Amino acid sequence: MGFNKDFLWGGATAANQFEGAYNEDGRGLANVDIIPIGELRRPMMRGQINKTDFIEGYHYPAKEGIDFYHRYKEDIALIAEMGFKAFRLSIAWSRIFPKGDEEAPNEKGLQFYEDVFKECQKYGMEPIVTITHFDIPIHLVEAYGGWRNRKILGFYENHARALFTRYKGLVKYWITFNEINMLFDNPFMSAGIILTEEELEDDHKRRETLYQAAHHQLVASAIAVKTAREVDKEIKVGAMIAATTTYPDTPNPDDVWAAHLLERTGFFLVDVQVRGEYPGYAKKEFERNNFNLHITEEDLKLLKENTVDYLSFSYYLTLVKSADESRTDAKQGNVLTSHPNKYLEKTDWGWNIDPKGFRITLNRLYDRYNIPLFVVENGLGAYDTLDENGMVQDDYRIDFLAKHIEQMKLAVEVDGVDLLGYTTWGCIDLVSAGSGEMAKRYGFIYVDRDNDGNGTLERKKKKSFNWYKKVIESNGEDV
Ligand code: BGP
Repeated sequence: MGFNKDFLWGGATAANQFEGAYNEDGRGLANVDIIPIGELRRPMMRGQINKTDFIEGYHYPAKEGIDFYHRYKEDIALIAEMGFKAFRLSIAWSRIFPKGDEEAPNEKGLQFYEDVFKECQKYGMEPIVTITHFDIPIHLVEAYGGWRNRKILGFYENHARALFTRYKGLVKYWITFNEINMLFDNPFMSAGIILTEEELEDDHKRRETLYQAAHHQLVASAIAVKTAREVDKEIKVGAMIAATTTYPDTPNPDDVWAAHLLERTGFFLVDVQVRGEYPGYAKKEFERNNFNLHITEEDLKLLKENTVDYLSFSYYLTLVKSADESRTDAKQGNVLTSHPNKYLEKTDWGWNIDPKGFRITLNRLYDRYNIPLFVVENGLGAYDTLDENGMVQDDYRIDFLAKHIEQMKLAVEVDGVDLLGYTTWGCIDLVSAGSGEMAKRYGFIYVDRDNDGNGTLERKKKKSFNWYKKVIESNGEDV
């Protein structure tokens, strides 16, 4: 009973949020490097600012991250001490192909990740590797327009092939795109797209561009699956979404339908990655809107023949939707909106806390797709302070995670959901994707760094460190 003995307990990170060393060893500049902290952040994530360089007077936290690039041995030793079976991280595309369109990869970039993966291997830790976690070389943005351009498919294919080949035997689990469904909300961050004047003014035009970019990512994902199978039969390639479970505001069927429609927009891309074809509702949407999309027969064949092996997802919160358009939604999460849910408490950042929603989400995803699932992000972003002994007493984090793990256990034990593993987000404090802040912390390990980039970068174990160690040791029995 309980979790399988091979259950992959661990933690998750992303290159641009923790590596730093943004211009070392030949690494090229990437879209995420130039998104500052402050009022320009959101418009830039959305592709509303036509700027592809650093702007004076702003702080760019991703440039330094938490310096994992130089401290990876210390960090991996710390997470190994917690007993991690898995460590999720991403490859910075511009370390491997600094401009993106070169023919040959950058050896120093390849070597860095090889060293990291070997370090993981030393501790018997499985790396779970995201090929693109909100990043694209800036040259591909400037010269090609990011994922709006079909040529990116070939560059992504070269990149994926270089990775699968070099890390054969070192990495088994790959993820093609982080939170692929976020592309519609954050086109610059997710796809390197800067919106044109016309796209900013004309919603139809903007949606057409984003559907085309999404199609390119879907085909790229299928090509990655195909390439992986050619290189190494042992590799498992997964899709990844931000789960957006949505409750109706009332049992009124109009609200139920509104909630269904909203939730479905979150599933749309993964429907293609898992089932191998565009769902009926998407085809109808394209037809109805007369979108001029370039989708070839060859593309459809690739999608059909190269579906993913597993579905990974992030779970932070749930949403509420009403059919009454006159009621305005409040912000929920980084880019989502929701009606209030009076039954739920909120985090310091106003995100709904919903452990039971986690069980519901695991069930909905498994019912819909019937392939193994992998929770690759879940956690509490909170303000942590050091006490007089220099410790972080993060009982609130322990409480949050314990309640979620209990629900996850029910989903596995009682509901029969096939779950590969669970990696908590930001297992070591890192830069927030949404706000760019360091003050929003998720980790079991505290990092001495503030929003302005001050601090010694010293690592300290929080109270939750030993707690999570115990959870892993007992395979989820002792929470
Ligand atoms: C997800 C991203 C992560 C991560 C997380 C938490 O959307 O995949 O990169 O950052 O959200 O969000 P935030 O950092 O804004 O709290």
